[in-house]
Amino acid sequence: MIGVTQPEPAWWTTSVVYQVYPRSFADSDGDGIGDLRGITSRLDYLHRLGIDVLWLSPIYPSPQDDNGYDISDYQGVDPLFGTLADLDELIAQAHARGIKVVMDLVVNHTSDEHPWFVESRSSTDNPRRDWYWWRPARPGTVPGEPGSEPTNWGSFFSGPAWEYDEASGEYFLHLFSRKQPDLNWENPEVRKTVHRMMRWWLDRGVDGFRMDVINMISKELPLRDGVVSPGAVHGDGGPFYLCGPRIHEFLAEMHAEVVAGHESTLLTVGEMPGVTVEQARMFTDPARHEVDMVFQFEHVSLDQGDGKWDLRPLELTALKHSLGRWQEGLAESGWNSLYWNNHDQPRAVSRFGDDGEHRVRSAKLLGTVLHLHRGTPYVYQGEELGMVNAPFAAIEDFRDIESVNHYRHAVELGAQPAEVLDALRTMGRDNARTPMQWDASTHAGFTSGTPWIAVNPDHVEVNAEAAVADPDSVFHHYRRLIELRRTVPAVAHGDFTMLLPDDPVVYAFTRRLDDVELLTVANFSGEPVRPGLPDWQEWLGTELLLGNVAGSSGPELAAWEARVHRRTVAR
Ligand code: TEU
Repeated sequence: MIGVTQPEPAWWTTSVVYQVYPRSFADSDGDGIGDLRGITSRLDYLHRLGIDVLWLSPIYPSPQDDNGYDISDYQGVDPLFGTLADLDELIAQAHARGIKVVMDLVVNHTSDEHPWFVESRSSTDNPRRDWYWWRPARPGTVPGEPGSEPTNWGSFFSGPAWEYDEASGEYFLHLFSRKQPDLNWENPEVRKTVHRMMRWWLDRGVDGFRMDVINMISKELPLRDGVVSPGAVHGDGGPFYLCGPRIHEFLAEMHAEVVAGHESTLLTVGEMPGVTVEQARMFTDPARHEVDMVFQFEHVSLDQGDGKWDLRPLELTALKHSLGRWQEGLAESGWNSLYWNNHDQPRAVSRFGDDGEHRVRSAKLLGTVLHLHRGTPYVYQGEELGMVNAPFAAIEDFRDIESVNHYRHAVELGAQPAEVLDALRTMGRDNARTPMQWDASTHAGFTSGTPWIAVNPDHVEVNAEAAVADPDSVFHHYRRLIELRRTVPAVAHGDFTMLLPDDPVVYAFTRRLDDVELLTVANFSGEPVRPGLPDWQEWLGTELLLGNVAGSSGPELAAWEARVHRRTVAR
């Protein structure tokens, strides 16, 4: 058995966070793009689901090159989404329902249209020049020609991570799109300005921050070439910018400048691609005052080989091994965030479940397994309906810069278009970004206009109106899971023990708090299975807290069946 119970658990240990991707949630004005008033109009739905925190993906002014993750003004609202007054109203209405609001904080980079970058690029001696990463061409090369980039790093969105600026003859760094130049966190003015902006939001009433790629803000100096793996075009800069040398210092400073004194009401969660368990334990150790929890990426990389488009079958044993290690690693200090889905990941049911015959049951199974782990669960819009990947037919159906760029680059390099499309359909981010399905009407009740990306045609069956009306829906299952976290202390605070780690289809674990023990057991397959738990017979006689197959209580688990049992044990 692993883990200890903390004496005074933080409020977010019993909370569930719901992520809204504003562009795709609810459109109030018919322009085909979701907006703040749309979200406000749906708060009662979220309240009914029972969530505690609403995380809003970026709503700030932005050229929308990466759907708002390219920000040109940190203290405003993009007219696409409404006004600051609309945001104040959303926050007030959420608070009135006991829902906290967490904002996306995207400060590894700005938009290239942010006034800071416009100034920075205006001349080599501009006072803001050093706010970004400017470097001359590689020595001995002709500036602007391929191969002259200061380092060989690739960007996440294909092509080199450096863009040549003809006017000044130098390059600037962009780990993401060329319209997302990286801020230079070595510069203390940059850090102070970000802290001030964060305090401004707290004063406005927001309850915390989800920090975009925050483990990329410290780069190892001097910037230098990464290893080029066989077949790759670019070098891997990751070792120099993932959890770089000053990352803990920067986050501790941010905490001291912004969060200190408000810990008991705020939530901070750092998105950290490539973070290890050991690093995460440091980031989330309460004694270090950095962040409350991190988003790690290990469990969403197990079905990928060399990069995200290199698809591999998922082994359940690998998934259990990974999530089990994270449970164990953060048991004594630190805290896990728990997620299957967000706006960057394909739909969980299509990825880890069965989006055909067993869609509803496997969606409930996935929710059950995730929410019974120790940590704070995140629900991504539509996950509570069991929404599935979209049937994208052609490259024209995709909107995401990552997918569109990857297609162009891969095909240019000789890949088969059909194969690239297959990978996009399976792993592409647009799967998460098709509009929220509210009802069976045209465009799923998302908009009265033309949606910016096609609505999944399955909305006639899969939609919130139908789910709320059906007591057996995925929605009501999620509602019960959320309620369980609040009413059964072992769900939030119990120790975690993984069982049957080598079983290829059964996911089983216990949670234990004082004299209460919970067993979660789930069949990740379309065939019935009898779990090989040594004390399975004894469990069969105990209280069934939650299940996804009505009336089932025998020794066999049906296809995609999940159960949660409770029993009292000697202390
Ligand atoms: O994503 C960071 C990230 O590393 C990936 O999850 C990313 O989505 C990409 O798919 C890598 O292949 C964050 C945001 O969540 C994402 O939406 C932004 O595009 C990105 O940062 C840049 O701000």
